[in-house]
Formats: sequence, C-alpha cells, structure tokens
Amino acid sequence: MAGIAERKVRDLARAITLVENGGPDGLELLRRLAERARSDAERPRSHVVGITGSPGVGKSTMTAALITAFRARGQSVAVVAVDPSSPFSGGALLGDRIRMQSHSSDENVFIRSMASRGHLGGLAAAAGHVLRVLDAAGFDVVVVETVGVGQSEVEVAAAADTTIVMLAPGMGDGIQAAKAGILEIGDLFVVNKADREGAQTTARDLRQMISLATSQTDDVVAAWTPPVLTAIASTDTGIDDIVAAIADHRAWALDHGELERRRLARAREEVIATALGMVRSRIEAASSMSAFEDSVSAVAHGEADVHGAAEALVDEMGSGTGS
Ligand SMILES: Nc1nc2c(ncn2[C@@H]2O[C@H](COP(=O)(O)OP(=O)(O)O)[C@@H](O)[C@H]2O)c(=O)[nH]1
Ligand SMILES: [Mg+2]
Repeated sequence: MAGIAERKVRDLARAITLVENGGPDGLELLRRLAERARSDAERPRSHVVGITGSPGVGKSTMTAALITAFRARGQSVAVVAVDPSSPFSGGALLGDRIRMQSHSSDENVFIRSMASRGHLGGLAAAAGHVLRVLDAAGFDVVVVETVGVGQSEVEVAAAADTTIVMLAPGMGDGIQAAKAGILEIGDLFVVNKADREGAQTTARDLRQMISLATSQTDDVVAAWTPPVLTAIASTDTGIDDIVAAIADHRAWALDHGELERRRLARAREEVIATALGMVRSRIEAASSMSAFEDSVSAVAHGEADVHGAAEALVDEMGSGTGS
C-alpha cells in the first residue's frame, strides 16, 4: 500500500490487480485504503470521466488528447480502458497502450486496461474497486474508456461523474445512440472525425434529439442540457472545448447534488455486487462438499424438493468460512 499515494507505477499496478480480482487480499487492501481515507476525509476526490461509444469512433485517440490537455493544466490523469473482447487484462488493448506511449514516462499519468469479463463480483464492482485505488492515489482526473456495446460497459460509463458519449459521422450513429439508450447517459456528446463529411449533420440531429428528450422532462430548472461538440481527436482539434465542458458539467453536478447522487449510486452498486461475489464464492465452497452432491442427487430423483436443498446450501454457506 505504501507506494499507492506516491503513484509508483509498480505498486499501483499490483494494487489494481489485487482489487480487480475481487479476492480476499484485494478486499483487505480496500479496507485499509478506506481506513486511511477516513483520516483524510477532506482531500479532493478524483473526477471520473466516462467515455463511451462504438468501436472505432476515436475514444482512445480522444483519451490520449485529453491526457495531454489535462497535463498541460497541471492535472494528473489515470486511464482505465475496459475491453469487452479480451478475458485477460494483461493483453487487452495493446494498440491503445502503444498509442498512449508518449505519456508513459510521466508519473502523473497512469494507464491501465481491464477486461470486462472474469470478475468475481462483475465488471461494475471491479471497476468501482479500481476507481477507489486511483482515487487513493490522488489522481485529479480518471478517464474510463468503455466500448458502448455491452450493457455492463455502458453501465460503467454511465456511473462516471461526467459521461461523454462519442459518435462519428456516417455511421448512422445518432439513430444507433437513440436505440442503444446511449442518448440518456451522455452529459456531453462529441461528434468526432469532424474532418469527415456529415459531422455537422450528425451534431445537428443529435441536438434535435436531445432537445426533444429534455423538453419532456419536468425538472426544467435543474436539468442539464448536454452540449454537442465536434472534434478531430487525431489532430487535437476541439479538445479545449471538451475540457471546458467537462469542467462546466462538474460545477453543475456539484451544485445540484448530482455528483453526490452518482457517488451514492456507484457505491451502492459496488457494495451489492461485492456482496453477490462473496455469496457466490461461499456457495461454490459449500457446494463442493459431498453432502451437497447427496442433496442434488435426491432432488434429481424426486426424493427431495429444490427449496429444501437450497435452504440447506444457504445454511451451510452461512456457517462456512469462505469469503
Ligand atoms: N479522420 C479521423 N480519424 C480519427 C479521428 N480520431 C481517431 N481517428 C482514427 O480512427 C481510428 C480509431 O480510433 P480509436 O481511438 O482507436 O477508436 P476507439 O475504438 O473508439 O478507441 C484510428 O485509426 C484513429 O487514428 C479523427 O478525428 N478523424
Ligand atoms: Mg479504444
């Protein structure tokens, strides 16, 4: 734990692997981090920026551009890239890492990729744990890049303090966004690849859809109208406006209790998912006992009822020591 506050890459990487796995050692580390956080409750918290959108819209390129912009403002940045295609975090997103390599020698930049599958308590819990470590490390900004395809990836992005939905022209993306329910989660929309034809049309369509959606909400005064910006991530064009919009949203969310509401929602999900992971591993431990096999056999042969067998398993689990 010693090196986390100093942002030592090796210690951070090790800590993240521990909490990501969701095992007892990781939970113990989280307990110690929470203990230390309590003694320093006034410290500034990381601002979590979620970036989501279809594969290829330019999320990683945008993330790299944002790192440069935040660093130029003296802010430290951590990136968590969630890749749904790879079950191994070690091998995920190699291309992204290479692309972001220009920042690799800077101790105020930390980049980590994370597989979206294979976590004991699910992706939301694992991502929540990872964010806790990065927060303890004192990063000013944490960018979470997720592919907006799977429900759990979208949920992770939506749980951010500020969520950026990225689109690109000519992919029918505006309509796709509406269909995928991505329209509701964006605090800020970026139409990237503005060097290509159709970017302004896509932006206009989006604005129309957003104004339609926000005109239907009753809380007009408090409502945030998500801005739609255009950018060319590959040439660092439009990045300053995005950084400014992130700051605007943060200020609004702070003022309207939205930041607090999201942090509560995130913590709630994390606690429930972690508890489910614990229950699952206890059930697995209890179900490996021979008494369980006997009761399964009895259920299969109609000699016992499912409910009774499940109850016995739960009782056994409760008395077990698995965690
Ligand atoms: N023309 C153009 N290409 C871009 C832009 N931003 C990113 N790209 C390219 O689009 C491809 C996909 O980008 P990437 O950042 O990997 O997308 P991701 O899958 O959303 O992370 C890469 O070849 C980028 O170089 C842009 O603004 N304009
Ligand atoms: Mg990417």
